[in-house]
Amino acid sequence: MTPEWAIDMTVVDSSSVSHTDINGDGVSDAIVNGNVPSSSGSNGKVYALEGRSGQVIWESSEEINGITVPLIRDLDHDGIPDVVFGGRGLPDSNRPLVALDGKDGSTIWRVLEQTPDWQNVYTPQDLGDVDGDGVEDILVATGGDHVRDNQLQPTVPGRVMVVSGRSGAILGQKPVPDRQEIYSSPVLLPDGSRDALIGTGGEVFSGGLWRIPLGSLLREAPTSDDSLMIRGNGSSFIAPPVINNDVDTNETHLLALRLDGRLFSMTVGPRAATRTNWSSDVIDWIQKLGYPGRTVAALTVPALGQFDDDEALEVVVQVALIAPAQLAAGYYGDSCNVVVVLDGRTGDVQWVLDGGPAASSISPLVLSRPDGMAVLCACVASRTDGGDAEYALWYPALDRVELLAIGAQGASTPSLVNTPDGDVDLLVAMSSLTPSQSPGQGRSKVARIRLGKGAAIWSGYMNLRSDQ
Ligand SMILES: [Ca+2]
Ligand SMILES: [Ca+2]
Ligand SMILES: [Ca+2]
Ligand SMILES: [Ca+2]
Repeated sequence: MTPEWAIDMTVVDSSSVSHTDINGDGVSDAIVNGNVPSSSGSNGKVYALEGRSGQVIWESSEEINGITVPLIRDLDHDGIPDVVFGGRGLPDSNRPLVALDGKDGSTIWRVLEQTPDWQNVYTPQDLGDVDGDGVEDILVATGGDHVRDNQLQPTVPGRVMVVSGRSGAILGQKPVPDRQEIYSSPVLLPDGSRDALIGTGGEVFSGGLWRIPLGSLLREAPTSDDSLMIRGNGSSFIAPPVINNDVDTNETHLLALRLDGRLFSMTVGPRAATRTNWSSDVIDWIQKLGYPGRTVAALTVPALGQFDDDEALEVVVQVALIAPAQLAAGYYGDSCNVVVVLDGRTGDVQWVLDGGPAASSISPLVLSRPDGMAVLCACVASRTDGGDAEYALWYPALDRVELLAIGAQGASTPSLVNTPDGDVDLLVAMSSLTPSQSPGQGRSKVARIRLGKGAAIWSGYMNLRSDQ
């Protein structure tokens, strides 16, 4: 496929592309983290790229090696969306959270050093204005240690922290109850309770999915205790959970994917009313595909979409099949890929795409097309580029796979953009998991590709739609 535009950029592979209309002309612009060839600096910068042309609108002076996607909010209330980006902790940075002015990329604030040090900071969340100064405040999770040997127990527990949206000052913080590491973005329950969900544990150490009332760390009225929603059972939660509000029943549904590939569907209410609907046997099913000696690593965020004729939304899960020793070492360049659609009502496996030897930690997305519902995934073994995964549109109900021929990619989740004329565009920030395809070897680019008629249903990492 011929892109509408493409620019050379070395992308920070732990960050994902997102979009918002930053210059107010009605067209969504790309927000990406990396370096253009002319850029100075050893870490990534943040770029706003003009939606029609890909031209640089601004480049941040701040450097950050971002993780996941930024929070996009108008912090200074000038009508222009601003960008709050979390990134790698030490050795990359001891101040890994910045707020950038959407007008020109200048710095609104950067967090101060902390004791113990900041660790990685994942997708920031809008917590509302908790200190009454008129600016939305921000929830982040920090955890995960790049310096420590993989096999050594974490010495600094992961923390949830509330940060002032006005100044970047810390308004409150607490360690996670199991004092484990964190590689997951926090998710807020949409019921106004200020209860946060956070996954703990990593590739080596077991954790759990926790529900943490934030009132206690903000010294508000007494709240209930932290509670363990799902046990790690030897595994952990790296992919953040997915929340789905049922508008008919006013119930909140939660889908949580454990690293070992088990998917849990829960209905979340006040604590006593929270119940598990089902948990899937996707692991058993995948093992039947016949990849001996490999274990499941579920790192990507599940996507939701309506793929059949019952009301429950189906769940799209993409997993890597990997040798246990490589999982323990955090090396994903040698994996095979499987995408599964599970029935939302029962958790039964409905459709499976076995992509073969294709390394990808890119979350699947969902879009509607004239022919039906499609999964967009980087999930199919490449015939020309060994290692990384080719992008495909998979129509599960039609048993059809269309390769997009835009190049293989291993990391950095893309973003789907609805255009005013009823098309859907794909923004990709090409990045690699495999050493032979490392950035700088000719495939490092950011591109906008027109997919044609359609609409984004699950549009990007955590379905954070920055243009809403
Ligand atoms: Ca624009
Ligand atoms: Ca602003
Ligand atoms: Ca505030
Ligand atoms: Ca359904």
